[in-house]
Amino acid sequence: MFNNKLLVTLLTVFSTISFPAEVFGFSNTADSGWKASPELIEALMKRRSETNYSEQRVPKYTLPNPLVLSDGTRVTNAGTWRTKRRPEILELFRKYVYGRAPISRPKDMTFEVFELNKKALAGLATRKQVTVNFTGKKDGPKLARRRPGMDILIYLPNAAKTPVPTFVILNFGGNHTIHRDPAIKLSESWMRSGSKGVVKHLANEESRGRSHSGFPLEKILKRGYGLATIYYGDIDPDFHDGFKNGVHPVFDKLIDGKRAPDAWGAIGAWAWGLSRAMDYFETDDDIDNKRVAVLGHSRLGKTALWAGARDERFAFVISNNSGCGGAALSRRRFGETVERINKSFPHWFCENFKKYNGKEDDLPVDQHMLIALIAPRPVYVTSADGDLWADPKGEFLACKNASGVYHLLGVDGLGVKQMPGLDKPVQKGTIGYHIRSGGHSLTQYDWQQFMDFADTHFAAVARN
Ligand code: GTR
Repeated sequence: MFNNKLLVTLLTVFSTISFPAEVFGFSNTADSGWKASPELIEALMKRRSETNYSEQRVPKYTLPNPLVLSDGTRVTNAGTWRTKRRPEILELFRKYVYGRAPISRPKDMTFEVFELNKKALAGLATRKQVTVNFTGKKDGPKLARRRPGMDILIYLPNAAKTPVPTFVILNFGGNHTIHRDPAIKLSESWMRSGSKGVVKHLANEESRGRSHSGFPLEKILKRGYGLATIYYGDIDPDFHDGFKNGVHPVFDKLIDGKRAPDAWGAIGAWAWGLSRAMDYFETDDDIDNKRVAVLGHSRLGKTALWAGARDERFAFVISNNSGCGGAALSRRRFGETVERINKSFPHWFCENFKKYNGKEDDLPVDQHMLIALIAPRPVYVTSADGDLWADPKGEFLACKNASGVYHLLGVDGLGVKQMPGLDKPVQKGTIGYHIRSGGHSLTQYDWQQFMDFADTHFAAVARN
């Protein structure tokens, strides 16, 4: 058996004489920043032999060019991007990946601020809790909760003298899990079992504040930002039930009793819910709706990217460890693949996406084009060193390959060609990126980078 330490030592020596690291299945040469730990690769390959974690086994692939129209014409100016290529790519993602939302803003939707406290968190913030009732009917739609619609929990810093730039993020456990504040309404929605404070799919007091480490609320407020959050299960519970609960049955248009192959999946529904939150922000004078950042972790990072791609009202888009179907290039087939994600989570994407199981090269898009749809708005993508399932290099390469569209629109893209080192954020362009130490999670370190990046880009919005 080859000893790992010896292997690393040998590689270090070889790299000084420019030996190609690819020979050993590593992703980068010595001067190119982050490399996956060989020990981790080995351990993961043992645990999941069907999954590829080796750069050497990444197949050769050609990415579709975001700057060539489907009829082969090159896109050489911003006007053609805006009027032709952007709509074309958006439609491809709707049709083949996330599915089509049958409705945009429902005409009878209502907003009810059911709680308001101007002295929340010992006077630091104003707390608002708002129910968005998608249909305006009190007991109409079966949304798997007692009250129809979704609840937005909002904290805004009292120190602010003007409308507040705000981060909006879907959460996994209910609004009451993001902070111990006893006034946050305990969610009444369906919950996944197996977590602290969830019994028979209902949350209890024990779950209050359970996820606070991913939501450094006081720090966010002290830096002058607002935080708005929504439990994703209010929009659509995250399990495969043939689209019988959540917003799907409320708005779906069936053809001969069946859903269309491009009907929206769960990610499409969650992203749609984020746009309905944006509809509310536009009515709230305390929120600066020109400076709303949409952010999400993991499956909700995929969601944030799709929400930001389809709804240009989001001024800044952040994907944390989003991986396959998020920021990672599908064609690399590294870590989680299209086939694997469609089998494990058949309800996340549209039915058409399943045609590409094992056939990534046939996809008319890849995920760099999802990032390109956000251009010229700022976008920030993160990876984590221990999260090879999400393919950090694939996430970086999607950012790099989206950069051409940013340049065409007159702004910087990613600004670097090689992956940065661990914990060395790249923030000089309009696409930000970092790979941090640690595993698959949303951390205070991540938030700090998002706020630094927002400081730069939101200041520019304020000047315009
Ligand atoms: C995993 C899934 C990933 C990622 C993650 C999450 O099981 O394979 O695509 O989204 O869940 O959302 O936590």
